[in-house]
Amino acid sequence: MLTRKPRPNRTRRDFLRSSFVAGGALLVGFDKLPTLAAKIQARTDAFDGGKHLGNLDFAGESRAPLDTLLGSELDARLYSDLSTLTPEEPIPPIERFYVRTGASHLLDSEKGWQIRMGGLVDKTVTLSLEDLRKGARPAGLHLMECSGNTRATRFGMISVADWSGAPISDLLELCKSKPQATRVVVSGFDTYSASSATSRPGADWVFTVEQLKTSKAFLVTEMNGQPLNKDHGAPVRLVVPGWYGCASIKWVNAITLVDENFLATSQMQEFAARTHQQGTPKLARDYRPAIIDQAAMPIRVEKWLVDGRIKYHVVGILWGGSRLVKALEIRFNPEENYVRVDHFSQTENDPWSLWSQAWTPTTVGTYLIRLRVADPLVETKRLDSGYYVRSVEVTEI
Ligand SMILES: Nc1nc2c(c(=O)[nH]1)N[C@H]1C(S)=C(S)[C@@H](COP(=O)(O)O)O[C@H]1N2
Ligand SMILES: [Mo]
Repeated sequence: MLTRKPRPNRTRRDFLRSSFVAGGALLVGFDKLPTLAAKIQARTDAFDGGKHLGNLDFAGESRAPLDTLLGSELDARLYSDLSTLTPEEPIPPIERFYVRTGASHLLDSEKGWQIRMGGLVDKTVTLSLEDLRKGARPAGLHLMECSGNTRATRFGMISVADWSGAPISDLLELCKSKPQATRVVVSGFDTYSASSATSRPGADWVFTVEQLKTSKAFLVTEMNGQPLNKDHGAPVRLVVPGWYGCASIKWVNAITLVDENFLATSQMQEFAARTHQQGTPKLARDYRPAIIDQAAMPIRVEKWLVDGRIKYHVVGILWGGSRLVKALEIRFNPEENYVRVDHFSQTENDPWSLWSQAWTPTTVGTYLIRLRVADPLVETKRLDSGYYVRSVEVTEI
């Protein structure tokens, strides 16, 4: 069994304080978080003076506990409780960042970890953690979402952290690659003591050199100003901003330059459907980038008593995509029309934006809350398929 020391929940204020105390090295968090909080305002005045009676449960979702590490190795999961996000505390502490696959019991990260850079190169280079640290710099706030983030995982496989790391494009320049080396395989340690019922071992993803550059992918040295922990990929992991988590390889030990004919890895095949590929292509080059399209969902439905009347306040997040969304629309029932979300403004696609909407249902019953982006230029394939619909039971109006 993996043992985890219980750590106290850190509030944003604690985080700011400790960043401050630790001095210059951690100041990313300090200057980023307040601006983010200011940007993602999601309040509505309609509830001023009212009493918050509690939140409705989302119906038809798994009952798995949230913010708790379940299982170990390939079957380890931690589903993050998103319902507690507020404009003041928009970033969960590391303890609550989702986990998909825990560190292997066979992982030995104590002695000098190395990353072999080889393949179609003139000279193989071996990187140490020290080399990485030298190239590390603040990378900012980035969201990660598992492509298998579903109702069964209570949509809790999505989180945000403030990262530091070395851009992988810089590292690639250390080895002279051959002209035909257009793609890069990033591989992680993926041998486990136990076999899994649901996941296949093997963690390698193939990118084009260009994709790693434009996404600003980096090898992580720190998460929220702290050393990366084992379950999140220590001693070193990749983060590919804007891509599904399956491409963000943990326990990275090899970077290999390959050509256009390289085969898709078992990890790419395992996640083909979840990253919206057409079938399961054999060649890596036939995969579309595993980017997260624009998406949105409710994270809590608050029940209020205002001036003697029951009112609801729906709070949600919007994430993914690469264009700013001007208008977000919400529908509470398939029979109703979409209406424009009142409290919403997006200034960045990554990490996420909070939105909120006052809601006064006219009858009791089951509601299916669904979001839509009213902009034909914004790709919303997954959102439009009904993937992020969440349901609540209203028993009092
Ligand atoms: N080596 C390795 N890296 C991996 C995985 C894995 O199973 N093995 N899982 C991937 C998947 S599916 C996701 S969603 C992210 C999860 O990262 P996290 O557990 O730090 O949230 O790691 C990715 N990196
Ligand atoms: Mo994932």
